[in-house]
Amino acid sequence: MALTVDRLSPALGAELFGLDPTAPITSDVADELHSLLMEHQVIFLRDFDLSPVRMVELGRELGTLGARHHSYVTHPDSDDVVIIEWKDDDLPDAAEWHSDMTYRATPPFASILKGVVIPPAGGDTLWASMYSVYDSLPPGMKDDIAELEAVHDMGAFRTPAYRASGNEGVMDAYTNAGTAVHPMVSHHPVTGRPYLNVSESFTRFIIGLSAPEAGRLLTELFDRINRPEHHVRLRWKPNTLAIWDNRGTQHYAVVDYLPHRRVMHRVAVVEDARQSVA
Ligand SMILES: O=C(O)CCC(=O)C(=O)O
Repeated sequence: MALTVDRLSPALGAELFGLDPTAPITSDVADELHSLLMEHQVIFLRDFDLSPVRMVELGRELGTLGARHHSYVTHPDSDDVVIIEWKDDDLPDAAEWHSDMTYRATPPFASILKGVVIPPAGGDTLWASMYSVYDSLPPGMKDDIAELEAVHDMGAFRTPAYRASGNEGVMDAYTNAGTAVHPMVSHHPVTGRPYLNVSESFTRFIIGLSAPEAGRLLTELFDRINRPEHHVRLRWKPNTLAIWDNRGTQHYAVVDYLPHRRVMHRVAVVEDARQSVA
């Protein structure tokens, strides 16, 4: 397979050329995609019209599926594909830096996202390299957070639950989504590199600190994630496919396109099939 790779920013992100979207997705193809994912953290393929069933095939070559989302609807052709659709006066929920589902003890390893209906302008997605953010921290701050652990929960997903069913709805949603504690500095299981593992969407508290101390430290770290030198930005077209490694990246879906409609299909891969052999 002769793939050409165009690196899009020093921090992360690459566009791939030369992969045929109609060809079978073999384990050799998945090996190569995995290796590029480990190197670039997020990879993009243009004009890559995979049906929901083929997206699932690709996901299964990369690992095991199963982390279905607690809020999004699923595609009629496959329960493993969620449909993310916003329009009119909806309140899209991903215009916040986050790594997917870190309120679970084992968040998905990767996500595959396809642009289906793209607004005439806007609706871009940005990714941040959390390796790059961690590397940029002053040494004293690295020492301060080295042993700290933080609590992650479902954040603003409470809003639709509350609006639909009040306090009980929030309690049910919270129980379904779960909550988890992760080290603030995690190590990537394949590359071994340290990355900052807190997000403005889902990190609520730091174990052992008071609420004001935790708030101050988290605000400073979130501010650093926001700096553009850690980012790559994708302008979607229909049939653009993005695959990202959820360990060591965060993403932010810009909401500047309403009332236009934006529709995406997403598959979450829970376990990395190549992690143990890397
Ligand atoms: O719609 C997007 O661009 C990203 C959606 C998102 O945040 C996600 O899939 O986790």
